Amino acid sequence: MNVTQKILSAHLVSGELIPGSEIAIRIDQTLTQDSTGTMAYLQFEAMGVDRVKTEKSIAYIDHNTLQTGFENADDHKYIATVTGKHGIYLSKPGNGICHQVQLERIGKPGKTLLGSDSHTPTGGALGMIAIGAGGLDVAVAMGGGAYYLSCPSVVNVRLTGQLQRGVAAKDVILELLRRLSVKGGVGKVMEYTGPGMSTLSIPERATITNMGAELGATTSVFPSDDVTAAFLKAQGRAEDFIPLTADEDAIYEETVEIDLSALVPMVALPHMPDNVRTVEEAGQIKVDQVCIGSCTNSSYLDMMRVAAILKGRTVHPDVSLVIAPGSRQVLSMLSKNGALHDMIEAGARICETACGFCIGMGQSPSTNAVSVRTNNRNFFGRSGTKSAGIYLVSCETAAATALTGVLTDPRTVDANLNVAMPESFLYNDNLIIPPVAEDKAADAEVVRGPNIKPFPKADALADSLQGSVLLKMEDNITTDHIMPSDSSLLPFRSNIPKLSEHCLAPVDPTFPARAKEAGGGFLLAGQNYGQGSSREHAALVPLYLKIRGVLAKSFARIHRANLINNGILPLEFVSETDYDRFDQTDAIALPGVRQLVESGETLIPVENLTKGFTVLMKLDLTERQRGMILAGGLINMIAQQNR
Ligand code: MIC
Ligand code: SF4
Repeated sequence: MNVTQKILSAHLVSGELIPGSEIAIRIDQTLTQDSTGTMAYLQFEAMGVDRVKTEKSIAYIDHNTLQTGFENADDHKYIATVTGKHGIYLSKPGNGICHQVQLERIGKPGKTLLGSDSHTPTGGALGMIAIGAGGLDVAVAMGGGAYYLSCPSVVNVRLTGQLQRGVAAKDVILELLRRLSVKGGVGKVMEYTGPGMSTLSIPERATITNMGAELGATTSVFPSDDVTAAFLKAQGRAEDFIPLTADEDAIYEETVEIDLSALVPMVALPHMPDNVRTVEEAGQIKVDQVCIGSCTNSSYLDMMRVAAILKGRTVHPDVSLVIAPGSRQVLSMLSKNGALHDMIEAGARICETACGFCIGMGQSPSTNAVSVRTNNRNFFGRSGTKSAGIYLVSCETAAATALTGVLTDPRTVDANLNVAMPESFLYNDNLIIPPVAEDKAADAEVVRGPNIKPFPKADALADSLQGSVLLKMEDNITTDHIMPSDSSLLPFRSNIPKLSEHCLAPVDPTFPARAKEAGGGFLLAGQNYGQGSSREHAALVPLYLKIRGVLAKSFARIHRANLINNGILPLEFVSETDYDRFDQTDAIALPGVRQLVESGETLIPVENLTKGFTVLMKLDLTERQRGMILAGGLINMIAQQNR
């Protein structure tokens, strides 16, 4: 067996490990962050479970840390009180970005982790199966329920050679994105093997597993080996280590070979993470801003390399350099060993250890700016400045660029990039607050501020559906299009009515008003609809606007699950050319749809009433998913089962 099969089979609750078939797995650990967490805990409360049933569940506060009004602080208070009551640990704001802290302090080889954030696969660096999902799925897992997914096929990403000076783990994943695209990993686990692997430290592996999310992969995983053992020991967690490697004769569905020695610095150009060139090919683009940090690139190792490049030099006068270390541990170590001083002296603006610029919480670039960043997504508008272009690079490339003011190959900078992994990290868990003791939990109060509004629930599926196509969209529409999340909107993650005023506005600003006026309808999209974030808001807000179904060429994994969890039909074109036969404003009908779903029919007739034709569309649902669609979502289905 390969590592993926070993962990999945040890956690299998139902199904068989046959790629494409539905399986359910037991979840050992969960994580939430604050921007998806408020909804997840409201849903958890609605399920009526007193105490979490996982080995460890933790809530991070790392996204909404810009407190420009009471909203974020109110959400923090709600999360702190609701988690404490129900047996969940709380990582306070200031402790760091969820994936970085999970890697340092919580993740364990051989375990399963489900997180309400699409970059949860970061944990795969430690040899665990770590999957991103919608908040509702995480709420179910916290309550002891299994996580259902389509069994992935396993890709062997075989690494040989060794990264050359100035070439980074980020360049490995950018190269994979260049080769495979943002759809290349759909339905797959990227499992890393080969002799090159042992040359990569855990933070470097984490950069790769983190950004595997941009391939659309279910997750990415490294084995648990000597490198893992040394990292856990240095974190004071030697007892958490177990060895876990693929069998010699392990079988994989596909193999991709990467010679680490042959890689060069890479860059993803605006506005997609797979729009990758070598830094040399991209040329000396003039740069206005450089942002270093995010869950992809903010480890101690990353920051030390940045400090080495900046030491004794000054940031280019035309560049604003922003640095956000990934965790309190990292920041604390940098402050102790003087590296922070080197950054500050070079002219860096040091930000809180949080998601910050990556999710548009501050540091929006100027009009038409070029912003070079170390995070994982450069989707249109995500930085908060629509006219800006975001370029994704490694920490080394970012630091070199900050000095010259033009996109720069870090191999040209004279600096010692040989940073050793520390024998012991400065660990201190005093910002991870344990839950209220079980015997006191009943009396613990949950504090809800006025910004926390109830979440919408779908109605049971009607016998027939009718409405018009409210918006026709292209391929690769992201959740940042569906439910944008800049600093003005993130504070409203627990306020769906307010968010609904901005749904799909980056595609068409008139959409929210038109959807409201029409009293609902359908969406039409191309391939890979809903890629990117795990945010359930990208389903909850359309639900609130009474969207009954999405007609698309294909869907991204997490978003499709979120639609079904909320009772919205994900209909796929059988023939992609049928997409061209539909236009915005066409009236469509799905006659007898309820009965068809009940009988397990996978081809649903969709009538175009405006143009007078009918096409068959694929609605490939498992029995459990059919239950959700019929009941009007997972919460309704659970309520029915408990009746
Ligand atoms: C992101 O990187 O897009 C986010 C913000 O972390 C999201 C979660 C969210 O939308 O709250 C994600 O990746 O799932
Ligand atoms: Fe936070 Fe950005 Fe990572 Fe999302 S991708 S978890 S916003 S740092």
